[in-house]
Formats: sequence, C-alpha cells, structure tokens
Amino acid sequence: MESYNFKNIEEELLEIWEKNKIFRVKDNKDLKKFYCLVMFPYPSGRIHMGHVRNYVIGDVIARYKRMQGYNVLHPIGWDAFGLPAENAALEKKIHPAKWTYDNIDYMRKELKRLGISYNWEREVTTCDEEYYKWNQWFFIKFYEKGLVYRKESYANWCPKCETVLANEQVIDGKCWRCDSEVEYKKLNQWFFKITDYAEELLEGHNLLKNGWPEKVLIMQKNWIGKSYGVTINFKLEDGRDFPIFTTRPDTIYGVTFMAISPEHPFVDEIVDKAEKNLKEELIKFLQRVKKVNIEKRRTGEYEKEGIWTGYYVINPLTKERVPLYIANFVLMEYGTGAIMCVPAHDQRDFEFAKKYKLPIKIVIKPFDYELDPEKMESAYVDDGIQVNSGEFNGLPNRIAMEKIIDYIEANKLGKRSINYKLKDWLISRQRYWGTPIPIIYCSKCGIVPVPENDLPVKLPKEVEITFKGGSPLEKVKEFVNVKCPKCGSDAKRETDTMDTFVDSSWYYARYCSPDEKNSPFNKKEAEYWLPVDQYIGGIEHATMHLLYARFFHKVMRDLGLVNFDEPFLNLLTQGMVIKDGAKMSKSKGNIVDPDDMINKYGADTLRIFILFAAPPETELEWSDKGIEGAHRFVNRIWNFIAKNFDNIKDIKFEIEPEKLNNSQKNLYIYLNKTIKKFIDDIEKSFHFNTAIASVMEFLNELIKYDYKTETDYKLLKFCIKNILLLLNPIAPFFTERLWRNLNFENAIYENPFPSPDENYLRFNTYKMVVQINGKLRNLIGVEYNLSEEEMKEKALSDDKIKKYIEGKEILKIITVKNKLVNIVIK
Ligand code: ANZ
Ligand code: ZN
Repeated sequence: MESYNFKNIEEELLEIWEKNKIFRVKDNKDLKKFYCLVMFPYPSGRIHMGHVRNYVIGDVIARYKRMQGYNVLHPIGWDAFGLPAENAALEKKIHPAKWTYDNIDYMRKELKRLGISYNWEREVTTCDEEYYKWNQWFFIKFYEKGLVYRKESYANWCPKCETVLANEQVIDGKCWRCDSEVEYKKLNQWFFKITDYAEELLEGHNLLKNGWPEKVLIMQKNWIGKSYGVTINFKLEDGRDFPIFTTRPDTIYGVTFMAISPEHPFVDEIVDKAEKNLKEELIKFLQRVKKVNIEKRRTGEYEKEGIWTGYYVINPLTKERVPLYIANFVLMEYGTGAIMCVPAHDQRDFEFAKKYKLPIKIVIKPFDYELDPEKMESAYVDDGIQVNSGEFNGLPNRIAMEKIIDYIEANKLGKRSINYKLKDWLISRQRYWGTPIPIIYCSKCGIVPVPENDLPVKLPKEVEITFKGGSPLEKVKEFVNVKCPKCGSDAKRETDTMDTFVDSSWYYARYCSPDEKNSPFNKKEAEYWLPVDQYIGGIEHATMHLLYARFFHKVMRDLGLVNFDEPFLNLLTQGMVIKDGAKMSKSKGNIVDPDDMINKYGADTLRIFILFAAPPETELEWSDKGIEGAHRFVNRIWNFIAKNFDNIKDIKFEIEPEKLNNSQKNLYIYLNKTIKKFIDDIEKSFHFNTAIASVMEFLNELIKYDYKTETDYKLLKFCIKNILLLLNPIAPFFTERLWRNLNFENAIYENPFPSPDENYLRFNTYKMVVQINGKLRNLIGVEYNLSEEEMKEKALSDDKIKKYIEGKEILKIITVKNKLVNIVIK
C-alpha cells in the first residue's frame, strides 16, 4: 500500500465529492430528517480557527447523523452585509459588493478544503437581492401588524464627519476616524417591537431547557430582565401625580429623597420655572450628563451625580415631604423614569446620599445585629425585620412587602406592575451596505410602505462612500427621489438600511428552499425541515442573535408561515480557540492560520486536533505539540494498516464471536466497548475528545496483538473496518482512502454507523492482586483491560485496602495491566 500522502488524498476526494454531489439532501419526505445548522460566517476575508472549530463540530454531527440513516440538511451561507465592507471600500477603493463577493469566493474554497459536507447548492448570501427582498417583505408584514414603528431616539454622532456612528465606532467616547468628541443626536429611527414578545420569549425557555446550555438561558433571562414591583403614585406639592416604579415597596418608609431622569418630560418645566441662578446650574448639569454615552449610563460605569430641582414630593404612606433631584443614574427608558430613593437599603441611593449629605433612615433591621446609619459603609440590602415603618413594624420585610402592596392597592395609591429591561430593537442604520428600509415619505400621505409588488427596493450600485456628510444613500438622487405609490406626487425614500441582525434572524428558514420565488420560504419544505435539530455557534450570540431569531420566528408563526414555537431545539455553544492564554487576534500576533495548518498536516489532522484538544463547550488552547500528536495518530493508523495490508486485503470475513478463543474474544469485546463509549460520548454531550481517546486506546491494543491465524486476521480486518467507520465523520479523507484501498463495500459514508454487539460488552474477570509496599494484601475480582486509572480506583476503594492506607501518605502507585496494583506508602 502507498504511504500516507494527505495532499493527494484530500485533493482527489474533494473532486469526487464535488462531482457526485454526495452531500445533497435526499428528496424524500418519508425519511426521518435532521437539520444541522452552524452560524453562518461574516465574509471578512479568511476563515479563522474559531470558524474551523464551529464548522468541524457541525460537520461531524451532520456526517454522524447521515450514517445513522437521517436525511440531513447541513447548509452554509454568508452573513454578507455590514460595516467592514464599507471600511474596505474607503481604504482600498473597492466597491463593497466586490470586496464581499471576492471574500466569499475565497472562504468557500477554504471551507471546502476542510472537507465540510455542506449542501452547497443551498448556499444563501444575505446581500443578494433575492435574499434581502424578503427582509423588506418581512418589514412590511411587521408594519402591517403594528410591530414596526418610528421614533426619535438618540444616536452617536460625530460632528466632524457629520455621520452617525455605530457603538463599536466610538472608542473612549471619541470617533474612531477623526478622534472628535462624539455627541449625542436625536434622529428618527425605526424599531421592531420585540417587547411585545418579552413574556413569550421568557416562557419559551421551558421548551429549551433540555436542549440549550443553561448559561445561555440565564443570559437571555437577564437580558429580558423581568421585574415584579409596584407603581406608586407619589404627589407633587401642588397635588399632581408623580408615579415611580419600585421593586422594594417594603422600604417606602425609608424614602429620604426622590429622583428623575435627565430626559424626564417634567425636567423642561423645572428648568422653565427655575429662578435665574438655579436655571443656569440646571442647564449646565443637563448638558454635561446628556453627553455620557447611554450604554455607560445603563451599566453604571460613571460617577453618580445629581442636582436638586427646588421641588418636593409627598410620600403617600408617611405624608413626609422629601426633595426631588435630577440624577444621572435614573434612566428614562425603564419604569416611569422616576424613582423613590432609600439610601439605607439601596447602594446607588446610599452613595448619592453620602455625596449630597442626605439623611439615611433605616427601615429594615438585620435579624441578628443593629445598624447605625452614621457608621454604615454600604447599604443594607438583605432581608430583615421592619422598623420605623408605622403599622408594619416587627414584620419580616417579605411579609410586610405584600401587606404594603395590598394597602397601596386598596387605597388606590398605586398598583402591582411588571417591567422588562428588554428594549425595542432599533434597526435603523445610517449606512450603505445593508437592506434598504422599504418606506417612502410623501408630503401628502405621510409614511407609505413600498407595495409588495415593487420589492425589492434595490440598493443602488453607484454610491460614494466617504464616511462624511450623513448616510451614503441620502446622496444618491435617483434612489431618494420617487413617486408616492399612493398618490403619485413627488416623494422621498427612507435612506436608512437595516441592522444586519435582521438578515440573520430567519436565514435558517431560507435554507429549506433557497430558490423560492414567491415567499421567504416554501411552507411545505419548512414543515419537513424545521425546526433546526442542532444549532452550533459562539456564546457571544447568546442574547442578540439568538433572541432576535426567536422573536422573528414567533412573528413568522403569527403570520401563519410556521406552526411551532421555537426555531432551534438544541444549541451547542463552542468555546473560543486561544493561543498563549489569549484569544487569537491580529493585535496580539498569535494567529494560527487554518490554511497553513492544512498545507502542513492536512485537513484530517487539523480536524482531529480541534476535536481532540477539548470538549466543544470549553476553551481550546492551540498547541503545536497537540496538532503534531494528532498527525502521529493518523500516521499510526495508516502505517499499521499498510503493514498488515497484504495479509488482510483479500479477506472476506464473517465474525462468529462464539467461536473466538479467549484473546480473540477479548479484542472483540474491546472493540464493542469502544464503539459503545464512542456513541455514548457523542450522544450525551458531543464529547468527541473522549470518543477519539477511546479509539486511540483501542488502536494500541490492536497494534499489540500477536496475529497468527486466519481468524486473527479476519478479526483484525473487522476491527479496522469499524475504526474507519467510527472515525469517518471526524476525519473523512484518510478513512475513505483506506476504505477504498481495502475494498470494503459501498462508499464509506453510505454505511451505517457501527453499533456495539450487546452480548459482548463486558470482559471476563480475573483476580487483581493488590499489594501494599510489595506485600499481598487482597485479591479483587475485576474486568480485564481496565485502564491504569480504573485499576487504581478499584484498589483504593476496596474496604480492606482502605484500612491499611488510612491516614498514611501514598508515595506512588504502580500498576501492571491485567495483573496487579502496588501501593507504596510512607
Ligand atoms: C426603591 C428601592 C429601594 C429600590 C431599595 C431598590 C432597592 P430592577 O430589579 O432592575 O427592576 N429603578 C426603577 N426605575 C428606574 C429607572 N428608570 N432608572 C434607574 N433605576 C430605576 O430594579 C428596580 C429598582 O431600580 C427600583 O426599586 C428602583 O429602585 C430602581 F432598597 O425603588 B427601587
Ligand atoms: Zn402620497
């Protein structure tokens, strides 16, 4: 047999696969289906190791399921709109479209070289008109359902470049290009009403709790941020209502001041009516606070500041009169934009009270010690007993809470309410390389959606990308000027494009029928293929993408396009690939390029290394030794087969296990145990690393065995056949080459995945000798072929042995396979 030449093998097989289109789905809806989806890449230029990991994991699952008889949909596409293409256009003077499609062509080749078994004929590219047309269609459907609206909202604005900046273009509060101080500007922008689905997005987690990682569900839950509380009507001194939202009504007797957001509508009145000195101070304060990036204000990474307004507010329970502040930590977008402040029991209020010398009044006393407001260094936020709280004194605060709420509701001072942190999804981008928002502004008819028949609103090709003077589309007159579809008078197009997260919110459905002309996807195809059985991608998409896609799915359901509730039944989030302890990045100079590795070791080796180095969900540390180890493993299998090739190539075999002698039987059992472990590791949690390790161990046994008789060789060939089948999803090239060399029946991937012979899953037992310092102390009955670890564990957990070693220090433990364990103690 020839020696291992991965380059020839991989090139030759790629050609055969491509020619025969072997990974195409079968057009037979009676077959049981499996939809294996990987998060599609942004075509940035080259595949990186993170992609390799994601896509290799997906490929192994797809190939494994195919061999188990499923009709597998394993598609790929390109998340192709986005800002980097515009950066490239500016820097390199290439059109964003050319840059994008060139990158796609290059990356497609790279993915093919990795041997990923995609259904290439179903490729979807989001910047194609046939794709983004449906983004626009969805926008209009959402609009008709009242799920889209336009609102003035703040955006990052660079005064010098005269353009809106995305959050990632604001670096330390400055424009990434010209370093000017970024300002905050109010613009009319479009929103998707995801908040209408907040409750359902939470409830849907019940369907996902077995299939999704718990941490992703927790991240989504926190992101949605449901809070149970009360809206309480405080009063201004003139009797006007002043509603606030609180989750801690039990602290209402401890309110010593109130605060409103700088954006609160009442602020205008306060400024208007203030006398001269205060007015000036207020205006200065507001100007300063409103410059702080809203993200920073949301996360609280800034010094808490406020200013007294001159107003007082009356507490409806105590009738006390407390001062009203404008405070930068109060957000207009949450609750009512106004809060009651309890410095003794809320940390932010505590810091604020210290800074402005406001009183601290304790109303919840810890169960076992006294608090002294003078000496407190932080707020007491835990449970306790109610004090200074009128008729509620002496009650545990959780009980007082319910009673206080009942009292408030009974006396019409407020009512129970629920708030969500989740905000509506701002989809407007003042950029070129995205889906044009299909809206027309007519001076007579107002906002007019583009009629369905006029879709797609095509992105004009001729455009100048300058990052100056507003959105690029605004300057394309032929695009902007249009006749109103309703009344025919002169009108203007919306020039914003959509957030690219819209594109990725439904792409998985498009793969079911990528050429569908009359709707975003064909209903019958979708009924067969959806939901996605296994989704694989990065944890960084836990909130935005995975929440947006779930939202989209629910709207598609309410539009009658699908008839089930959740799009992704199972989710696997793979860990990062790191090198020298850090994420691979250009700036750190620690990038390992997948292409280089394929040139040096072949795709099979790279795939094995990626899967063997760590279980999928944890971080994977790149190691040159590791990839060499993987390469040796492939060579070891190859060379072992080459060495025995002449002895086994013509053997036709049928194994009759009951006729095997003892050592043959042992080998046969070993094989079955290996198959069982391999399948268990994959089925339980895709632990390919331990699955591969068990094949490595088995290979060692196989190599050690002394082959003499014809049955020995028959058995060897049988074992090799199974090893090749087990490893085929993981390393598809060399296993297929060897399969062909050995003339096994059919193409390797057309064979069923091995399953263990249930009658041969336990080794015979023997009496394992356990010595302590060389002296025989016990004989324990155990199975043959335990690993070193297993032998030690059996010895150490034996009751008799435990007595001997109790309280002694174990210096070392020596094992002799299938024979003895010697424990050396001090
Ligand atoms: C008084 C109080 C006392 C509060 C106490 C907490 C502890 P979550 O759980 O996140 O919903 N709050 C309400 N609206 C706000 C806004 N627009 N901007 C900033 N803070 C706001 O938090 C609810 C609590 O956050 C509310 O309960 C309110 O402070 C504050 F010992 O009211 B609390
Ligand atoms: Zn009109």
